[in-house]
Amino acid sequence: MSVFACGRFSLSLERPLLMGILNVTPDSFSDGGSYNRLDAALAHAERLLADGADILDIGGESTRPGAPYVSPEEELQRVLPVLERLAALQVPLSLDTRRTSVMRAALQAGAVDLINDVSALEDDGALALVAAANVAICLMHKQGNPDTMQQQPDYADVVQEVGGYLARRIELCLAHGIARERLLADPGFGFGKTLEHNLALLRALPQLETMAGAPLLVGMSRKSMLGAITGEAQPDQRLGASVAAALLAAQRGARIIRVHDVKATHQALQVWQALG
Ligand code: 9MG
Repeated sequence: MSVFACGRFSLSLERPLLMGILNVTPDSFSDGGSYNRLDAALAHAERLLADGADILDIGGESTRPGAPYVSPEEELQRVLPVLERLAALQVPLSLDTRRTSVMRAALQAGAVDLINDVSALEDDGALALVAAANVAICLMHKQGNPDTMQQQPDYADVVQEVGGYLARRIELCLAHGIARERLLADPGFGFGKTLEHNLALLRALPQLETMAGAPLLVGMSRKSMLGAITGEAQPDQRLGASVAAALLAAQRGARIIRVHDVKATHQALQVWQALG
């Protein structure tokens, strides 16, 4: 049985876990000032947990193409109060950030179990910082930067390139003394990938886990790849597609699935698991 050392928690990966997305950006909780925003974020966190989330992923910077720039100070101001208030809940808390300074401040506050980094610890000092802390790390692949990554994604062999990159980042973490039990790998659906690239990666999840040498976390919830398949332009109208994608990923061995719609995804996984 595979065990994941997630900061204060030791989690079994025998069944897929759900990571509930808690975006603390102005467009997520837009009603009024920062007190209301904090309250709304906490209420949403409680909803995600009641719906079946195993981990909460808190992020203050959107990485979707075209998202406005957010300074590291602003990003920290958004996430830190939420992390501090949630720390009392005894639930694994993930911090979605690619910035060393944000990681450092949140780690100092002692309110983080997992760093979810779409840049796979490539920011200066991030690797050493995480190695010295008692936290887990999710290393994600992306091609290019969020602003431009969807303009012309290009791979000779997307599975080999993504798997090879993840394997190298995992090896680097191990060489820096991060125990394998603390590591997750993520192919980065939609981060510098066409629909065909994303589908090839979804088909190849079992192979990618073997190549990376770490359990896989995946996120396809509401993404434009699902819009391309269904023709549905509005992300929040992609529930059926998101649940289907999560289920297919679970069937292909994904250990942690990052989703907005926890309740519906949880129910779908329950039906699948009932089959034994
Ligand atoms: C922050 N974020 C947005 N999409 C993501 C994905 O697919 N994986 C991970 N780990 N983080 C993501």
